Amino acid sequence: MADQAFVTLTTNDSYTKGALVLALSLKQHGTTRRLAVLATPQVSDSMRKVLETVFDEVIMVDVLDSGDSAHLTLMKRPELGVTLTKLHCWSLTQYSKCVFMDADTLVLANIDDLFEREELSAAPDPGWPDCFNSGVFVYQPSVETYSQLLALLPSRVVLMVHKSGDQGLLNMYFSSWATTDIRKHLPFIYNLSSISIYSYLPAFKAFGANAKVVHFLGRIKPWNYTYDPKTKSVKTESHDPTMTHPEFLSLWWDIFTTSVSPLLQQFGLISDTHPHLNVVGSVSSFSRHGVFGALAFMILLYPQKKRKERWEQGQADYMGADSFDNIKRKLDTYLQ
Ligand SMILES: *[C@@H]1O[C@H](CO)[C@@H](O)[C@H](O)[C@H]1NC(C)=O
Ligand SMILES: *[C@@H]1O[C@H](CO)[C@@H](O)[C@H](O)[C@H]1NC(C)=O
Ligand SMILES: *[C@@H]1O[C@H](CO)[C@@H](O)[C@H](O)[C@H]1NC(C)=O
Ligand SMILES: [Mn+2]
Repeated sequence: MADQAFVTLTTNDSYTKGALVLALSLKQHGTTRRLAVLATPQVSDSMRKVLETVFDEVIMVDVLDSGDSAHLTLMKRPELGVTLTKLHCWSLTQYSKCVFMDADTLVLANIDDLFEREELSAAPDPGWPDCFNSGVFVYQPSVETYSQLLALLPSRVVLMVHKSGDQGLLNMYFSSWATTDIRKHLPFIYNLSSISIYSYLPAFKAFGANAKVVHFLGRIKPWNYTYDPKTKSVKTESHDPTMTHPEFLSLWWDIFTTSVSPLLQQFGLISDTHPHLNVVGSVSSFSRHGVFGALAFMILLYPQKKRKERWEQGQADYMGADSFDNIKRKLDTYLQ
């Protein structure tokens, strides 16, 4: 399994916290694959050292080294830096297959079976189901694919129609994803915004037990909350609607306080007396923007094999009768 890896990306110290929690969650669930992280120069030296203690491989990437087409695009559209950096994952040809995961994802179960899937396997984007969400995908590193992806960069139109550049670009390149091979659709993805959490609560209770990956989609990331390790709860305003469903945040913070904080202390990044100081600091900006409730989740549940029994054992047929489309149709009729 040494030639297969989970790969993530961090572009600064706050995202590095996410990358560390993700890696520790993968380890906690006994992955047999390698853990690799792409890090940009904005990540501080100390944080890089912390990454080295958790990941098998820390790969420094500088988007400005990625060739002319990337360089030119970046000069015109600097905001695409993160997009270009993510594409670097195709250049990791020391691995035969990888699963890319955003640093704002958290693993709730062993997901090594994802490596049985082929490039490009991903889950539908909740906002736009004909496109896949680029937060979690199975891919095969290849110099050829990497250069072909870079060659698409001048296609500015596609990049602009999507909120996230890498998702637009990858959907353009892997454009047959929606139609050709259903095995490349990670069978069930569930999107819970703060509002839909409430509306979809019954469905969530049915499916939630099978959740394998949570993707914290919103602008407010888990590290933007304040956590009280004594009560093991996330502090929020009482009217914050995400608090109808706080367990994923608490889980994230539990890993953070148990395993990441001690490392940060060891490397002098936080003090013993105020281990959460940096986090508390960020909360004020988050309140100021009045964005309570902006946290959205996307939950990845898969994969399954007799319907009722399996369903009751928590094993639904996500590819067939219990597919996302069928479930969504049913939920929509309930809601109407
Ligand atoms: C860190 O990186 C993420 C993703 O690349 C970006 O959205 C975020 O604004 C950055 N945060 C800071 C503090 O630079
Ligand atoms: C997912 O959440 C987004 C943002 O809240 C919303 O626009 C979209 O309709 C949701 N999709 C589903 C399937 O709930
Ligand atoms: C989240 O926290 C980071 C620091 O950890 C901060 O740079 C960022 O601005 C915060 N984001 C929001 C939306 O408050
Ligand atoms: Mn993400």
